Amino acid sequence: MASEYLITLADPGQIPTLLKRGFLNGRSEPRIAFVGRSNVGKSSLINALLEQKIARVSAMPGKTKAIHFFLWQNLKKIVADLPGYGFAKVAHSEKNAWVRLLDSYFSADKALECVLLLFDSRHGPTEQDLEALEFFAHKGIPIQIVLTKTDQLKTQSDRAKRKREILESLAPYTVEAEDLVWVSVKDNKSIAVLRERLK
Ligand SMILES: Nc1nc2c(ncn2[C@@H]2O[C@H](COP(=O)(O)OP(=O)(O)OP(=O)(O)O)[C@@H](O)[C@H]2O)c(=O)[nH]1
Ligand SMILES: [Mg+2]
Repeated sequence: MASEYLITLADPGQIPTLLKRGFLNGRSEPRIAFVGRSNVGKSSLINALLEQKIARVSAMPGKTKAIHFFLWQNLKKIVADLPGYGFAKVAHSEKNAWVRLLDSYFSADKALECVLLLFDSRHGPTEQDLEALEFFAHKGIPIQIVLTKTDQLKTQSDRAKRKREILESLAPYTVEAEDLVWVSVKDNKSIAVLRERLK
């Protein structure tokens, strides 16, 4: 059976009816949330993992404005595609709305299994990425860090250099090399590896 779109959470006001006693809209499958800055590749990665064009991908950052939930049929899990953070052109009021929505969601969902934290492999974690890492670590939510768009690192020395820098910046958070998965949706790199880890 195919994976499917379930529901969208656009306003914290929906939470009391949507999330009840660990159920999301009446479903008990554990949740995996995809978190990262705008344009990092969250929706693309969901489509690659689920092998279905189910989440909306766009070259224009800030496409995903609400939390979209999908049923990942093969793994019997629910995937949450979250709006990206750190898009400079977003108005201040919209940023606050983002924080409110995500904070209420993460406090309310009692069946959140894991957060996939996506960093762009070309730049490494930004200040906001590290804030997000701290936020989930503080909440005691298991985190899987994913480096995206590795096809953009063209040479071997480029890749080695990035790897070193990224590991250095993550060392204070006791993150080690084996905690990271380096993916490319374009090359289908490590998509299967990540799928296995999420099982
Ligand atoms: N080269 C390359 N491009 C990618 C990869 N993954 C995603 N992209 C591109 O990056 C852009 C943004 O991808 P999305 O999946 O929409 O990113 P997002 O994180 O969901 O963005 P928001 O919904 O705005 O938060 C699109 O143009 C994708 O085609 C990848 O592995 N390699
Ligand atoms: Mg998206």
